[in-house]
Amino acid sequence: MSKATEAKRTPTTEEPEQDSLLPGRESIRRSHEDRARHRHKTTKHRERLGVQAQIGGTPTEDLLTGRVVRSDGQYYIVDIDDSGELRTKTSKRTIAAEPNATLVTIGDRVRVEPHPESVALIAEVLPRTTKLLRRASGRSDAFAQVIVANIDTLVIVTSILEPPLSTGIIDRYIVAGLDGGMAIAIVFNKIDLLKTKAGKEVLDEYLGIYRSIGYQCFAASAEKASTLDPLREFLIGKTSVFAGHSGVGKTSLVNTLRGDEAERIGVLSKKYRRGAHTTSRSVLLKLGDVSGTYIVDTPGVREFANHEIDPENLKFFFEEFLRFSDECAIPNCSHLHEPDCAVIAAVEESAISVERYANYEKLYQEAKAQDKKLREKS
Ligand SMILES: Nc1nc2c(ncn2[C@@H]2O[C@H](COP(=O)(O)OP(=O)(O)OP(=O)(O)O)[C@@H](O)[C@H]2O)c(=O)[nH]1
Ligand SMILES: [Mg+2]
Ligand SMILES: [Zn+2]
Repeated sequence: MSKATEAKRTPTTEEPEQDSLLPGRESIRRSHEDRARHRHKTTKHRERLGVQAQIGGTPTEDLLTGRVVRSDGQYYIVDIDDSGELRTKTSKRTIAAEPNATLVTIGDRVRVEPHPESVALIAEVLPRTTKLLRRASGRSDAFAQVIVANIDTLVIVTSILEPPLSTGIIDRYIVAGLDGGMAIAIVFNKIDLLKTKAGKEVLDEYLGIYRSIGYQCFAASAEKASTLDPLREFLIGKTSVFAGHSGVGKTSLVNTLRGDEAERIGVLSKKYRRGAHTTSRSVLLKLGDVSGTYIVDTPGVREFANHEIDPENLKFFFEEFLRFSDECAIPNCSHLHEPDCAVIAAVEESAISVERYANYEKLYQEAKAQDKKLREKS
Protein backbone atom coordinates (compact mmCIF):
# COMPACT_ATOMS: atom_id res chain seq x y z
CA MET A 1 0.00 0.00 0.00
CA SER A 2 1.38 3.43 -0.90
CA LYS A 3 1.99 5.97 1.83
CA ALA A 4 -0.64 8.25 0.30
CA THR A 5 -3.35 5.57 0.46
CA GLU A 6 -2.23 4.66 3.94
CA ALA A 7 -2.59 8.26 5.08
CA LYS A 8 -6.17 8.50 3.82
CA ARG A 9 -7.32 5.22 5.24
CA THR A 10 -9.34 5.47 8.45
CA PRO A 11 -9.96 2.56 10.80
CA THR A 12 -13.41 1.08 10.23
CA THR A 13 -13.84 -0.60 13.59
CA GLU A 14 -13.75 0.61 17.18
CA GLU A 15 -10.29 -0.89 17.50
CA PRO A 16 -7.40 0.65 15.62
CA GLU A 17 -5.79 -1.47 12.99
CA GLN A 18 -3.18 -3.90 14.18
CA ASP A 19 -0.87 -6.05 12.14
CA SER A 20 -3.06 -9.05 12.56
CA LEU A 21 -6.38 -7.29 12.14
CA LEU A 22 -6.12 -5.76 8.71
CA PRO A 23 -9.46 -5.76 6.91
CA GLY A 24 -9.68 -8.61 4.46
CA ARG A 25 -6.87 -10.53 6.08
CA GLU A 26 -8.89 -11.66 9.05
CA SER A 27 -10.37 -14.68 7.38
CA ILE A 28 -6.96 -15.68 6.03
CA ARG A 29 -5.52 -15.37 9.49
CA ARG A 30 -8.27 -17.45 11.03
CA SER A 31 -7.66 -20.36 8.70
CA HIS A 32 -3.95 -19.87 9.32
CA GLU A 33 -4.47 -20.15 13.02
CA ASP A 34 -6.69 -23.17 12.71
CA ARG A 35 -3.89 -24.81 10.76
CA ALA A 36 -1.41 -23.69 13.41
CA ARG A 37 -3.46 -25.44 16.07
CA HIS A 38 -3.46 -28.59 13.99
CA ARG A 39 0.28 -28.32 13.38
CA HIS A 40 0.90 -27.88 17.08
CA LYS A 41 -0.84 -31.17 17.79
CA THR A 42 1.08 -32.86 14.99
CA THR A 43 4.39 -31.54 16.29
CA LYS A 44 3.68 -32.76 19.79
CA HIS A 45 2.84 -36.14 18.34
CA ARG A 46 6.06 -36.20 16.32
CA GLU A 47 8.07 -35.15 19.34
CA ARG A 48 6.63 -38.02 21.29
CA LEU A 49 7.72 -40.32 18.50
CA GLY A 50 11.20 -38.83 18.63
CA VAL A 51 11.01 -37.37 15.09
CA GLN A 52 12.83 -34.11 15.71
CA ALA A 53 15.77 -33.93 13.35
CA GLN A 54 13.59 -32.67 10.51
CA ILE A 55 11.05 -29.89 10.21
CA GLY A 56 8.63 -30.37 7.35
CA GLY A 57 11.08 -32.58 5.49
CA THR A 58 14.05 -30.19 5.82
CA PRO A 59 16.99 -31.28 7.96
CA THR A 60 17.18 -28.82 10.86
CA GLU A 61 20.86 -28.01 10.17
CA ASP A 62 19.79 -26.44 6.86
CA LEU A 63 17.57 -23.91 8.62
CA LEU A 64 18.57 -20.34 9.44
CA THR A 65 17.65 -18.66 12.71
CA GLY A 66 16.67 -15.02 13.04
CA ARG A 67 14.21 -12.47 14.37
CA VAL A 68 11.12 -11.01 12.73
CA VAL A 69 11.68 -7.25 12.41
CA ARG A 70 8.74 -6.11 10.27
CA SER A 71 5.92 -7.31 8.12
CA ASP A 72 3.68 -6.05 5.36
CA GLY A 73 0.92 -8.43 6.35
CA GLN A 74 1.92 -10.98 3.72
CA TYR A 75 5.67 -11.29 4.16
CA TYR A 76 7.79 -11.18 7.27
CA ILE A 77 11.23 -9.62 7.14
CA VAL A 78 13.56 -11.71 9.25
CA ASP A 79 16.92 -10.45 10.44
CA ILE A 80 19.00 -13.61 10.13
CA ASP A 81 21.62 -13.88 12.87
CA ASP A 82 24.88 -12.39 11.57
CA SER A 83 23.84 -12.29 7.91
CA GLY A 84 21.25 -9.62 7.12
CA GLU A 85 17.58 -9.53 6.23
CA LEU A 86 15.52 -12.15 4.43
CA ARG A 87 11.95 -11.96 3.10
CA THR A 88 9.93 -14.86 4.42
CA LYS A 89 6.39 -16.15 4.64
CA THR A 90 4.54 -18.76 6.61
CA SER A 91 3.24 -21.95 5.07
CA LYS A 92 0.88 -24.67 6.14
CA ARG A 93 3.93 -26.48 7.47
CA THR A 94 4.92 -23.65 9.84
CA ILE A 95 5.22 -25.01 13.36
CA ALA A 96 4.23 -22.74 16.26
CA ALA A 97 4.79 -23.31 19.95
CA GLU A 98 1.58 -21.52 20.92
CA PRO A 99 -1.55 -22.87 19.30
CA ASN A 100 -4.23 -20.35 20.22
CA ALA A 101 -2.35 -17.15 19.57
CA THR A 102 -1.01 -14.99 16.75
CA LEU A 103 1.13 -17.28 14.58
CA VAL A 104 4.02 -14.91 13.89
CA THR A 105 4.61 -11.48 15.38
CA ILE A 106 7.32 -8.84 15.51
CA GLY A 107 10.18 -9.91 17.75
CA ASP A 108 9.57 -13.61 17.18
CA ARG A 109 12.61 -15.84 16.87
CA VAL A 110 12.06 -18.09 13.89
CA ARG A 111 13.78 -20.88 11.99
CA VAL A 112 13.71 -20.24 8.28
CA GLU A 113 14.03 -22.55 5.33
CA PRO A 114 15.77 -20.57 2.57
CA HIS A 115 14.68 -21.01 -1.02
CA PRO A 116 17.12 -20.20 -3.85
CA GLU A 117 14.48 -18.84 -6.27
CA SER A 118 11.55 -17.98 -4.08
CA VAL A 119 10.57 -16.45 -0.74
CA ALA A 120 11.98 -18.31 2.27
CA LEU A 121 9.58 -20.19 4.50
CA ILE A 122 9.21 -19.87 8.23
CA ALA A 123 9.56 -23.48 9.35
CA GLU A 124 9.20 -22.87 13.06
CA VAL A 125 8.29 -20.07 15.44
CA LEU A 126 10.40 -20.59 18.54
CA PRO A 127 8.89 -20.33 22.04
CA ARG A 128 8.43 -16.74 23.20
CA THR A 129 10.38 -15.67 26.29
CA THR A 130 8.09 -12.70 26.92
CA LYS A 131 5.04 -11.35 25.11
CA LEU A 132 2.62 -8.46 25.13
CA LEU A 133 -0.91 -9.76 24.81
CA ARG A 134 -4.08 -7.95 24.05
CA ARG A 135 -7.65 -9.19 23.91
CA ALA A 136 -8.38 -9.61 20.23
CA SER A 137 -11.49 -7.80 19.10
CA GLY A 138 -14.01 -9.92 17.24
CA ARG A 139 -12.21 -13.15 18.10
CA SER A 140 -12.99 -16.01 20.40
CA ASP A 141 -12.12 -14.98 23.94
CA ALA A 142 -9.47 -17.65 24.29
CA PHE A 143 -7.45 -16.37 21.32
CA ALA A 144 -4.45 -14.24 22.33
CA GLN A 145 -3.37 -11.42 20.10
CA VAL A 146 0.38 -11.23 20.52
CA ILE A 147 1.42 -7.65 19.77
CA VAL A 148 5.13 -8.30 20.16
CA ALA A 149 7.38 -11.05 21.52
CA ASN A 150 10.75 -11.48 23.22
CA ILE A 151 10.90 -7.94 24.61
CA ASP A 152 12.80 -6.92 27.76
CA THR A 153 10.96 -3.72 28.63
CA LEU A 154 7.51 -2.37 27.92
CA VAL A 155 7.82 1.39 27.61
CA ILE A 156 4.36 2.90 28.08
CA VAL A 157 4.27 6.23 26.27
CA THR A 158 1.82 8.90 27.43
CA SER A 159 1.39 12.65 27.20
CA ILE A 160 -0.15 14.90 29.83
CA LEU A 161 -2.12 17.30 27.63
CA GLU A 162 -2.49 16.31 24.00
CA PRO A 163 -3.80 13.61 24.02
CA PRO A 164 -4.87 13.90 27.67
CA LEU A 165 -3.28 11.55 30.19
CA SER A 166 -5.14 8.36 31.06
CA THR A 167 -3.96 6.32 34.02
CA GLY A 168 -6.53 3.72 32.96
CA ILE A 169 -4.47 2.77 29.93
CA ILE A 170 -1.16 3.00 31.83
CA ASP A 171 -2.44 0.52 34.41
CA ARG A 172 -3.83 -1.84 31.78
CA TYR A 173 -0.45 -1.89 30.06
CA ILE A 174 1.35 -2.42 33.36
CA VAL A 175 -0.81 -5.48 34.02
CA ALA A 176 -0.24 -6.81 30.47
CA GLY A 177 3.51 -6.13 30.66
CA LEU A 178 4.01 -7.82 34.02
CA ASP A 179 1.78 -10.72 33.01
CA GLY A 180 3.86 -11.14 29.84
CA GLY A 181 7.16 -11.16 31.76
CA MET A 182 8.44 -7.68 30.87
CA ALA A 183 9.95 -4.89 32.95
CA ILE A 184 7.93 -1.64 32.94
CA ALA A 185 8.93 1.93 32.15
CA ILE A 186 6.72 4.97 31.57
CA VAL A 187 7.47 7.99 29.39
CA PHE A 188 5.52 11.21 29.95
CA ASN A 189 6.14 12.85 26.58
CA LYS A 190 5.41 16.36 25.26
CA ILE A 191 6.56 18.11 28.45
CA ASP A 192 7.33 21.13 26.23
CA LEU A 193 3.56 21.73 26.14
CA LEU A 194 3.37 22.11 29.92
CA LYS A 195 3.64 25.88 30.14
CA THR A 196 1.72 26.48 33.37
CA LYS A 197 2.56 25.69 36.98
CA ALA A 198 -0.59 23.54 37.21
CA GLY A 199 0.55 21.48 34.20
CA LYS A 200 3.95 20.84 35.75
CA GLU A 201 2.31 19.86 39.03
CA VAL A 202 0.22 17.24 37.24
CA LEU A 203 3.39 15.81 35.68
CA ASP A 204 5.15 15.72 39.08
CA GLU A 205 2.16 14.03 40.67
CA TYR A 206 2.14 11.14 38.18
CA LEU A 207 5.92 10.82 38.15
CA GLY A 208 5.65 10.53 41.94
CA ILE A 209 2.92 7.89 41.88
CA TYR A 210 4.60 5.55 39.41
CA ARG A 211 8.16 6.09 40.65
CA SER A 212 7.12 5.27 44.20
CA ILE A 213 5.79 1.91 42.99
CA GLY A 214 9.22 1.24 41.48
CA TYR A 215 8.77 1.89 37.76
CA GLN A 216 11.34 3.81 35.73
CA CYS A 217 9.66 7.05 34.65
CA PHE A 218 10.89 9.64 32.19
CA ALA A 219 9.68 13.18 31.52
CA ALA A 220 10.49 13.78 27.86
CA SER A 221 9.93 15.86 24.78
CA ALA A 222 10.51 14.35 21.37
CA GLU A 223 11.03 17.93 20.17
CA LYS A 224 14.03 18.42 22.44
CA ALA A 225 16.66 15.71 22.02
CA SER A 226 18.52 16.68 25.20
CA THR A 227 15.50 15.70 27.34
CA LEU A 228 15.86 12.12 26.05
CA ASP A 229 19.35 11.41 27.42
CA PRO A 230 18.17 9.52 30.54
CA LEU A 231 15.73 7.47 28.42
CA ARG A 232 18.43 6.67 25.83
CA GLU A 233 20.76 5.59 28.61
CA PHE A 234 18.04 3.35 30.07
CA LEU A 235 17.31 1.67 26.73
CA ILE A 236 20.92 0.66 26.05
CA GLY A 237 21.44 -3.07 25.75
CA LYS A 238 17.73 -3.85 25.85
CA THR A 239 14.99 -4.66 23.39
CA SER A 240 12.06 -2.39 24.25
CA VAL A 241 8.59 -1.81 22.88
CA PHE A 242 6.94 1.61 22.77
CA ALA A 243 3.18 1.31 23.27
CA GLY A 244 0.32 3.67 24.09
CA HIS A 245 -2.49 5.81 22.74
CA SER A 246 -2.28 7.09 19.20
CA GLY A 247 -0.69 10.53 18.93
CA VAL A 248 1.30 10.51 22.18
CA GLY A 249 4.53 10.66 20.17
CA LYS A 250 5.90 7.10 20.09
CA THR A 251 7.25 7.41 16.57
CA SER A 252 8.49 10.96 17.18
CA LEU A 253 10.46 9.68 20.20
CA VAL A 254 11.90 6.79 18.18
CA ASN A 255 12.94 9.20 15.41
CA THR A 256 14.58 11.66 17.82
CA LEU A 257 16.34 8.86 19.69
CA ARG A 258 17.64 7.44 16.42
CA GLY A 259 18.50 10.87 15.11
CA ASP A 260 16.55 10.51 11.88
CA GLU A 261 13.10 11.04 10.47
CA ALA A 262 12.81 7.56 9.05
CA GLU A 263 9.40 6.69 10.47
CA ARG A 264 6.30 8.67 9.55
CA ILE A 265 4.66 10.77 12.26
CA GLY A 266 1.10 12.05 12.32
CA VAL A 267 -0.91 15.13 13.21
CA LEU A 268 -3.49 15.31 15.98
CA SER A 269 -7.14 15.80 15.08
CA LYS A 270 -7.99 19.52 15.35
CA LYS A 271 -11.09 18.93 17.42
CA TYR A 272 -10.13 16.19 19.89
CA ARG A 273 -6.34 16.61 19.95
CA ARG A 274 -5.91 12.87 19.60
CA GLY A 275 -3.79 10.85 17.18
CA ALA A 276 -4.86 9.61 13.78
CA HIS A 277 -3.36 6.09 13.98
CA THR A 278 -0.42 7.02 11.82
CA THR A 279 1.75 3.98 12.49
CA SER A 280 -0.15 1.01 11.13
CA ARG A 281 2.37 -1.78 11.69
CA SER A 282 4.89 -2.62 14.35
CA VAL A 283 8.53 -2.39 13.37
CA LEU A 284 11.69 -3.41 15.21
CA LEU A 285 14.45 -0.82 14.81
CA LYS A 286 18.03 -0.67 15.95
CA LEU A 287 18.92 2.27 18.16
CA GLY A 288 21.97 3.87 16.59
CA ASP A 289 25.17 1.91 16.71
CA VAL A 290 24.66 0.78 20.26
CA SER A 291 25.00 -2.96 20.13
CA GLY A 292 22.05 -5.00 21.34
CA THR A 293 19.70 -2.00 21.61
CA TYR A 294 16.38 -2.24 19.78
CA ILE A 295 13.02 -0.50 19.92
CA VAL A 296 9.73 -1.77 18.55
CA ASP A 297 7.45 1.09 17.50
CA THR A 298 3.81 -0.04 17.59
CA PRO A 299 0.56 1.35 16.21
CA GLY A 300 -1.24 3.52 18.77
CA VAL A 301 -4.39 2.15 20.31
CA ARG A 302 -7.71 3.84 21.07
CA GLU A 303 -8.27 1.50 23.97
CA PHE A 304 -6.54 -1.53 25.40
CA ALA A 305 -8.28 -4.59 26.82
CA ASN A 306 -6.27 -7.18 28.72
CA HIS A 307 -6.28 -10.78 27.63
CA GLU A 308 -7.37 -13.38 30.19
CA ILE A 309 -6.12 -12.09 33.52
CA ASP A 310 -7.14 -14.31 36.44
CA PRO A 311 -9.26 -11.90 38.53
CA GLU A 312 -7.89 -13.33 41.76
CA ASN A 313 -4.31 -12.69 40.61
CA LEU A 314 -4.91 -9.14 39.40
CA LYS A 315 -4.01 -7.67 42.81
CA PHE A 316 -0.44 -8.94 42.44
CA PHE A 317 0.03 -6.74 39.37
CA PHE A 318 -0.76 -3.68 41.51
CA GLU A 319 2.59 -4.08 43.19
CA GLU A 320 2.26 -1.30 45.78
CA PHE A 321 -0.65 -3.21 47.38
CA LEU A 322 1.86 -5.83 48.49
CA ARG A 323 3.40 -3.36 50.95
CA PHE A 324 0.15 -3.36 52.90
CA SER A 325 -1.66 -6.61 52.15
CA ASP A 326 0.08 -8.62 54.90
CA GLU A 327 -1.89 -6.52 57.37
CA CYS A 328 -5.30 -7.34 55.87
CA ALA A 329 -7.56 -9.10 58.40
CA ILE A 330 -8.69 -11.76 55.98
CA PRO A 331 -6.16 -14.06 54.33
CA ASN A 332 -6.27 -13.88 50.54
CA CYS A 333 -8.12 -10.56 50.77
CA SER A 334 -9.19 -9.18 47.39
CA HIS A 335 -9.04 -5.62 48.80
CA LEU A 336 -12.48 -4.92 47.38
CA HIS A 337 -15.06 -5.40 50.10
CA GLU A 338 -13.48 -7.25 53.02
CA PRO A 339 -13.54 -5.72 56.52
CA ASP A 340 -10.27 -4.36 57.98
CA CYS A 341 -8.55 -4.32 54.63
CA ALA A 342 -5.14 -2.67 54.96
CA VAL A 343 -5.05 -1.78 51.25
CA ILE A 344 -8.35 0.13 51.46
CA ALA A 345 -7.05 1.85 54.62
CA ALA A 346 -3.90 2.85 52.70
CA VAL A 347 -6.05 4.31 49.92
CA GLU A 348 -8.02 6.31 52.49
CA GLU A 349 -4.76 7.64 53.94
CA SER A 350 -3.48 8.47 50.42
CA ALA A 351 -0.60 6.02 50.83
CA ILE A 352 -1.95 4.31 47.70
CA SER A 353 -3.17 6.39 44.73
CA VAL A 354 -6.98 6.59 44.66
CA GLU A 355 -6.85 6.54 40.86
CA ARG A 356 -4.77 3.37 40.82
CA TYR A 357 -7.18 1.73 43.24
CA ALA A 358 -10.19 2.75 41.09
CA ASN A 359 -8.43 1.25 38.06
CA TYR A 360 -7.89 -1.96 40.03
CA GLU A 361 -11.61 -2.15 40.84
CA LYS A 362 -12.53 -1.59 37.20
CA LEU A 363 -10.02 -4.13 35.86
CA TYR A 364 -11.17 -6.66 38.46
CA GLN A 365 -14.78 -6.38 37.27
CA GLU A 366 -13.62 -6.74 33.68
CA ALA A 367 -11.41 -9.75 34.42
CA LYS A 368 -14.24 -11.36 36.36
CA ALA A 369 -16.69 -10.86 33.48
CA GLN A 370 -14.26 -12.35 30.97
CA ASP A 371 -13.49 -15.25 33.27
CA LYS A 372 -17.23 -15.99 33.59
CA LYS A 373 -17.65 -15.94 29.81
CA LEU A 374 -14.74 -18.35 29.34
CA ARG A 375 -16.08 -20.73 32.00
CA GLU A 376 -19.52 -20.74 30.41
CA LYS A 377 -17.99 -21.73 27.08
CA SER A 378 -15.78 -24.50 28.39
N1 LIG B 1 4.84 19.50 21.21
C1 LIG B 1 5.18 18.22 21.03
N2 LIG B 1 4.62 17.52 20.03
C2 LIG B 1 4.98 16.24 19.88
C3 LIG B 1 5.92 15.61 20.71
N3 LIG B 1 6.05 14.31 20.32
C4 LIG B 1 5.23 14.17 19.27
N4 LIG B 1 4.58 15.30 18.99
C5 LIG B 1 3.59 15.52 17.93
O1 LIG B 1 2.47 14.67 18.16
C6 LIG B 1 1.94 14.21 16.93
C7 LIG B 1 1.83 12.71 16.91
O2 LIG B 1 3.12 12.16 16.96
P1 LIG B 1 3.46 10.65 16.50
O3 LIG B 1 4.91 10.44 16.77
O4 LIG B 1 2.96 10.39 15.14
O5 LIG B 1 2.58 9.85 17.56
P2 LIG B 1 2.42 8.25 17.70
O6 LIG B 1 2.30 7.96 19.15
O7 LIG B 1 3.50 7.55 16.96
O8 LIG B 1 1.01 8.03 16.99
P3 LIG B 1 0.45 6.68 16.26
O9 LIG B 1 1.47 6.24 15.27
O10 LIG B 1 -0.82 7.13 15.65
O11 LIG B 1 0.25 5.70 17.36
C8 LIG B 1 2.86 14.78 15.83
O12 LIG B 1 2.25 15.96 15.31
C9 LIG B 1 4.13 15.11 16.58
O13 LIG B 1 4.85 16.17 15.98
C10 LIG B 1 6.51 16.39 21.75
O14 LIG B 1 7.33 15.93 22.56
N5 LIG B 1 6.10 17.68 21.86
MG1 LIG C 1 3.46 6.21 15.42
ZN1 LIG D 1 -7.16 -6.26 51.75
